[in-house]
Amino acid sequence: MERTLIIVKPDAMQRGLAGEILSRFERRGLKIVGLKLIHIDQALANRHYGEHQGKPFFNGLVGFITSSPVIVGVLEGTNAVAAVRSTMGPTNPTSAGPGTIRGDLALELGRNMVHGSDSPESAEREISLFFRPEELLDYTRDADRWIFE
Ligand code: DAT
Ligand code: MG
Repeated sequence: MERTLIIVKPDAMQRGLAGEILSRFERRGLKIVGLKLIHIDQALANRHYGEHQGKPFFNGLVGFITSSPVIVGVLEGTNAVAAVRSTMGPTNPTSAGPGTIRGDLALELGRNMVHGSDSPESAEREISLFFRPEELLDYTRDADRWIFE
């Protein structure tokens, strides 16, 4: 089992496609173990996108991700990092195939709808930026108390 961080970005929120995006991950078989609606501030955006600091698109990227509330979530499943990335499609939506979130719903590189961690190490780092451990469900521990498994 693996966990990964997703962000439903401002373009998806503004277009009313948050449910569509979460639904695609759920239908893939990934479990939502953490979820919140937040407005990312500049400091958090700088940390989250730290690897891109100094790149020409960095300021635009931070401006975009802080431009409206977003949904951040933690998804769990077998190879969750790779499963989320393949469900999203490649970074540039014009290269993303049909059937992927970016291929079906986006066209612009700077408006590509969704974030997903790019490795298990990034996932661990990013999850800890947005969630405290007690905010995440543990299905293995708690499934017998819930009406689903
Ligand atoms: P991804 O979101 O697929 O992990 P990334 O981590 O390389 O892609 O970049 C983060 C975001 O920055 C990406 O979703 C869109 C934006 N971005 C990346 N490369 C860009 C570029 N050359 N010009 C403008 N925006 C870019
Ligand atoms: Mg990335």
